[in-house]
Amino acid sequence: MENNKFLDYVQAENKVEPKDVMPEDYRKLLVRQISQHAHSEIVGMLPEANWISRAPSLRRKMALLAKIQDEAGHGLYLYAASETLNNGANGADRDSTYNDMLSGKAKYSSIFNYPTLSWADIGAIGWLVDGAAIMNQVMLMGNSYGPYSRAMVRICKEESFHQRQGYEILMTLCKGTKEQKELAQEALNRFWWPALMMFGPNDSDSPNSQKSMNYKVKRESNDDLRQRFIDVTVSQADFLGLKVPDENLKWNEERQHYDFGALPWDEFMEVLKGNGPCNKKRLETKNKAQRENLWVKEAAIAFAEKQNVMSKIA
Ligand code: FAQ
Repeated sequence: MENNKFLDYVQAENKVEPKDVMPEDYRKLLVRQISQHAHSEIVGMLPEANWISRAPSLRRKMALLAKIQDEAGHGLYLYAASETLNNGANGADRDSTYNDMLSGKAKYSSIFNYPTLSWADIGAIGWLVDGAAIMNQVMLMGNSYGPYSRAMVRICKEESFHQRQGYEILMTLCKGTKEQKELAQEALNRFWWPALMMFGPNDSDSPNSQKSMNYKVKRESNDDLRQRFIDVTVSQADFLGLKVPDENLKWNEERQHYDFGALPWDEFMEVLKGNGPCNKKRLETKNKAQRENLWVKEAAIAFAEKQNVMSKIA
């Protein structure tokens, strides 16, 4: 299909399916974004896993375990969606994409390079990180690539549970002792700016946005989504009795939006370069798991091959 015809097709809200003819730059853009998204889900399990053994009650432990397991499921749907774009020559098969994450070549969301220092951080991740993820992913449910958009529908449902789980942790802490409320405030202070940067650079500095919007992969801009997230989250912080750590945050009557302070983009760039607080640790952990659990994969493949041979003999 010619590029212009393809553009007309997606702009008329038609879905593209795996075996359809598609421009190479569309395929490439999707493999990049979907695989980065999959890596984020998988690496994103680590900051929370840090608190499984220290969750304050059995109920909290069960909810946290279920949430982390959901993230693994999201990773699987997304790796599967990315794999449908493999054309044999573009390195979009499962092993290549996964190895790109393990080697540090591929990106995953910057937010997961921050540590979880207290139990309140688990609340802040659910509330802010899953909250930001939902804001972005609701928009992605309408993206033009069928397998990605369908994966997003289920992921968004599960993310809503995650967001509430996190907010409830913070509500409990905020109704608790002075020390518990302080922990909640410190968690908000730590996660506020990194959560805002999850939406990516400002529109004027976003090299992929224009193409992505034309192809209806992204349907709203990084800045618009970030603004919407701030607008809904400030009143949630007020309800908790917490203060958003931004002296410039102010409701703008004319714009009908909050104005907010400058984001720490230098920090964002450092995290993207691999110099965030936990980048090295995250990759070490994933590589160690890959090495130590390789036998499980090998055993499963050997079993499947044996079954295959047996079914041919029978
Ligand atoms: N971190 O031109 P743009 C979750 C990169 S899932 C790292 O604006 P684009 C669930 C970007 O890749 C969270 N890198 O790029 C959960 C590009 O680099 P490249 C993940 C970032 O793609 C919760 C460059 O900067 N969600 O949290 C980031 O048009 C709790 C220029 O940027 C998704 O992945 C960043 N924050 O827009 C799990 C959603 N931002 O590739 C566990 C899908 C930008 O050219 C616990 N992705 N970069 O070398 C998207 O919607 C888009 O990819 C954006 C970036 C909006 C993230």
